[in-house]
Amino acid sequence: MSTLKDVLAKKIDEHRPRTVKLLKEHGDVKISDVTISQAIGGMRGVKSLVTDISYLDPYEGIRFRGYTIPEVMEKLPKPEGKDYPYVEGFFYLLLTGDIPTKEQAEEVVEEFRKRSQIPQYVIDILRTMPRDSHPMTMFSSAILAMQRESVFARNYKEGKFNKFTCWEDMYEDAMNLMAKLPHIGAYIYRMKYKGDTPIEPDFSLDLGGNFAHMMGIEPPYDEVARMYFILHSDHESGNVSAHTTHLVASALSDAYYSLSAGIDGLAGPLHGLANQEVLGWIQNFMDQLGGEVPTKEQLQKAVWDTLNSGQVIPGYGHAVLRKTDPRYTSQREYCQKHLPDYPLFKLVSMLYDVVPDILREQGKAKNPWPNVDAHSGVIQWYYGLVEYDFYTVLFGIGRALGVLANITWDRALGYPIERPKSVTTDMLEEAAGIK
Ligand code: HAX
Repeated sequence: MSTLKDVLAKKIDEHRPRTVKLLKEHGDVKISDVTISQAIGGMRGVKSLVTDISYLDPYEGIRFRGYTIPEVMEKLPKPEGKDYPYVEGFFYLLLTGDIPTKEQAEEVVEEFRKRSQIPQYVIDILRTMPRDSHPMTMFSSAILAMQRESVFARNYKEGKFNKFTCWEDMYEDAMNLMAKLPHIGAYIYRMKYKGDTPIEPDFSLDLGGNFAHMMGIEPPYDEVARMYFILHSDHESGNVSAHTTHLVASALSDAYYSLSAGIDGLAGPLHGLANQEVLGWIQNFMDQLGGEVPTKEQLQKAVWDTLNSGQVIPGYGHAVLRKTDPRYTSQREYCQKHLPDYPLFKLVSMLYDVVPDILREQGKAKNPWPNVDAHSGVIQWYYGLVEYDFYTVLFGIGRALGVLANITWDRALGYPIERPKSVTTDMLEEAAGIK
């Protein structure tokens, strides 16, 4: 057993009595009431999910296992000479709540190396797909195709399901998936956009370094990969990709079914796809200006034109956050250090000056501030990753860290199948006293 699995097993044993006690002795305590607008309006603010892996405060932003983004970046062990931590060590933190030592992080690097081989049939499936398929369709299909590898599904079929130990099968599936996803992503990229020239992995490198290598992008893109995967990993449980993964897993579907479904949710333009939408939107009005960097007035007009045509401003607003997303700030700090004079960075900064005031004036969006997706494309573009419909795959590799850690704990704590109750419109009208 690896240190990670050992530590996780201990944490699970320690945690289980807390859940059991809450259910047995305090199950009737109310934590939330539901209003009509919450029932119709996408369950905003309804407290009905439990996770200890991350928590999103509307004003402070995300904490991973209690640590802010700057704390995570500072405290986790880093590869020699690098500024950003091992993604593998971050996965250790998400799973266990402990900051790993460098040796423990490197143990996960080695675990992933052993589990990283993509089955040939997955490559074959990817190669049969039309090259103009969206990369998220390819990514999700590859994950789903690998379902036959599931340790959980195999043991379940063989009658070996045990509610106390089944988390171990989920853990195996999560580790196997996490080890392969960067390889699958890079394969899709090189096949679809780079003349079908996949690059063999270099196993002397950590996940971030190896991903940059397989993408064919020089350092410091390895640092970008580490930062990007960590920033996009988890945003508590209610967002579409996390909730979908949890929901599907609650039916005892394995990690492959669950993650593939979560990735499909991430592919929506109101969720993860917003990062590609931002770049498309910026380019569109730069094209209209003949490639010129717009003035503040031109930018204000473009924002109003978008709103008046009934569209949203991609990269702005959030269902929970009520301030600038610290994931945006983290990427902005990277740009200030590494590419302060890059025109696209300047343009995104100009948008930061212009959009919040306009959204406030329009008076609809509850949060006029930028979210993570407003900044993601700039850094990618700078390092030559200009194929912006690939950006959500990068998000998906990162998001897998969070949702796979979550469904491993879901199994460990025996969370039941999810099944909220519906009501009819008649019932709502009756409750409102208008019938
Ligand atoms: N531009 C224009 N209008 C916006 C807006 C924006 N960026 N954000 C919200 N609004 C509008 C909503 O469309 C809604 O209008 P209607 O009443 O006409 O339906 C109104 O303001 C109230 O919405 P809200 O309560 O503030 O926001 P929601 O919780 O309903 O939605 C969204 C949150 C993120 C989906 C929303 O802000 C949005 O569409 N943003 C643009 C897309 C985007 O950036 N998505 C990525 C979010 C981060 C993420 O999940 N990344 O993966």
